[in-house]
Amino acid sequence: MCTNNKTLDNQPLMLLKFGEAGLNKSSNKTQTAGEKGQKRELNLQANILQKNDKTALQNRSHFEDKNIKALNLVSSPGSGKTSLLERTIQEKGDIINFFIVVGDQQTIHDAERIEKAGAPAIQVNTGNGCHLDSAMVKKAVNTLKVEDNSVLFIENVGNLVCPSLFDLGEAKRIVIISVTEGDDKPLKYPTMFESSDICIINKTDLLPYLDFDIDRCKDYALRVNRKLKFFETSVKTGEGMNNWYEWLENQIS
Ligand SMILES: Nc1nc2c(ncn2[C@@H]2O[C@H](COP(=O)(O)OP(=O)(O)O)[C@@H](O)[C@H]2O)c(=O)[nH]1
Ligand SMILES: [Mg+2]
Repeated sequence: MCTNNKTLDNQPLMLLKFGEAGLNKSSNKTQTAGEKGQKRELNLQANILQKNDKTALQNRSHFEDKNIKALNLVSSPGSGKTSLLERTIQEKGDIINFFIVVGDQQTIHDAERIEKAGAPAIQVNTGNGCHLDSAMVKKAVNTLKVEDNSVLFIENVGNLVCPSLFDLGEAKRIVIISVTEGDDKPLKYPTMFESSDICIINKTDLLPYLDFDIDRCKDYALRVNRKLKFFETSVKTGEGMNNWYEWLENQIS
């Protein structure tokens, strides 16, 4: 087990930028109108996914060779991904060597928060892209110089749709849902829950103020994925975090 004793102070924060936010890059949309165009669009999507899967396989094999446990965190914006990482790094950073790739359309806010918590981080700005892809992760991992025998968290762009389609080469996919989002999200966004291994239900400290039904949420999630394993957490109070840490430590032992 490694100790995370890097000095992060005074190091420039790493940022990779892809795409341009706010620019409509699909200017050839008029060309693809009509049946022919739609077919071309579908073929293009299939090609993009195939290309992504190929690089994801390379990532996965690299991670396995180097004993890097890659965990892909997916959720809607604001469910608590960065907060979970901050607390996990603060409480487990002395026994686990963490590296973090953070995806967002804009800003370096999350990478700054992560570095402050004590782990090396690289921000990937996707511009108008709504998800990370495997090539972005490959580049980010090389730039960040992720070490062997470590845990690599990939905080995906906040979105319950697109990130579900893109394999990044992760060992496990973790979907976070917070109790403020409503307990029906697993039925509304089934692909995300179907493609995940772990479901964290966060912000349980707010349950007394909401009519979020945890059992109903789990039931809906299990309808789309019988194998899902659940954690109930309040990153704010620390409730339920020990079960999460136990699982995390088991991943690397
Ligand atoms: N009450 C409460 N708020 C939380 C909890 N976890 C995160 N938050 C808050 O939710 C907001 C969004 O959190 P953040 O980690 O930035 O979400 P992200 O967009 O998924 O990375 C912030 O204001 C956090 O302080 C929690 O367990 N309970
Ligand atoms: Mg975040």
